[in-house]
Amino acid sequence: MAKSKFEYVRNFETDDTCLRNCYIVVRLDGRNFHKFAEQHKFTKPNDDRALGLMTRSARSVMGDLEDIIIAYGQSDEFSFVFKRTSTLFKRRASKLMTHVASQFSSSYVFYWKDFFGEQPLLYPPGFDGRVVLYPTNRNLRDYLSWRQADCHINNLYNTVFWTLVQKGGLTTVQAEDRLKGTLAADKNEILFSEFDINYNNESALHKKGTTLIWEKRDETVTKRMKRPDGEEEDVPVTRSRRTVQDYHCDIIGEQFWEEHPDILEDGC
Ligand code: DGT
Ligand code: MG
Ligand code: MG
Ligand code: MG
Ligand code: MG
Repeated sequence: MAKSKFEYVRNFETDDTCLRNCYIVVRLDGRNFHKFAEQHKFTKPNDDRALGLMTRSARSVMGDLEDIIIAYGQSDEFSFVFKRTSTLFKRRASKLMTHVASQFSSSYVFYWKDFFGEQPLLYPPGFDGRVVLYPTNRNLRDYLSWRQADCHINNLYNTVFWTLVQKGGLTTVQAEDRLKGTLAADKNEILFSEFDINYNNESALHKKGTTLIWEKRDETVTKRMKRPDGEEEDVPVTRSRRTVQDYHCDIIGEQFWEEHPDILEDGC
């Protein structure tokens, strides 16, 4: 094909190929969700409809972009980890990030009704995205631990804060004052001694966030088959299917990784 004299502008594109051998993490975060949550009357501190919709959208991303080995989400954010050896979109950071962000955003709108029913979506939500590369399994696990620790810290704070307001009758300013300088143990103690709430018994979804991984599941279906004698019969056929499974467990310790040794590649 003949080249036009305009072709040269292509050379202005910069190379953003992700370094080889690294896990590629794309993290999305809802834009101004403080306001979005208020306007859509999200329950405080956690809205299970909103969390369910985030997870549904993340499943859509995992199903659409191969090579995502694990995703972790909490609050208005979700992180997607591409395998180290992925060559998807030639490892171009902008392509990977924008595909994740747009698939996620359109899914969030597409599946809104499944979680919020007749409550209308008042305006189009947006998500920012960033790409971070992690060269070792340790670095990647520390990244995911960081996000889960963040979930824990925020959820403990928000749980006590809103309990003080909703059950303790404090104003938001008073609750904030009350919690200034408190440590985790103090917050647990307030919940336990003043409100008879044992934080350990709170929902795992809220304390641990959501981890999505691929798992093989045996699926048995009955198929109508023709026998050699020409008669037909129903035969059970079992095949192994990859499906996305969700967990609300600790991913900081060893157990989760020992139970799912296929997520991370061998080596450091
Ligand atoms: P950004 O990310 O800089 O554009 O600003 P925001 O407002 O999205 O801030 P961010 O991402 O640091 O914090 C997430 C906000 O979303 C936070 O204000 C609380 C809100 N949010 C997330 N999940 C829930 C929920 O389940 N219930 C309620 N009530 N609010 C939530
Ligand atoms: Mg932010
Ligand atoms: Mg946000
Ligand atoms: Mg956030
Ligand atoms: Mg095109």
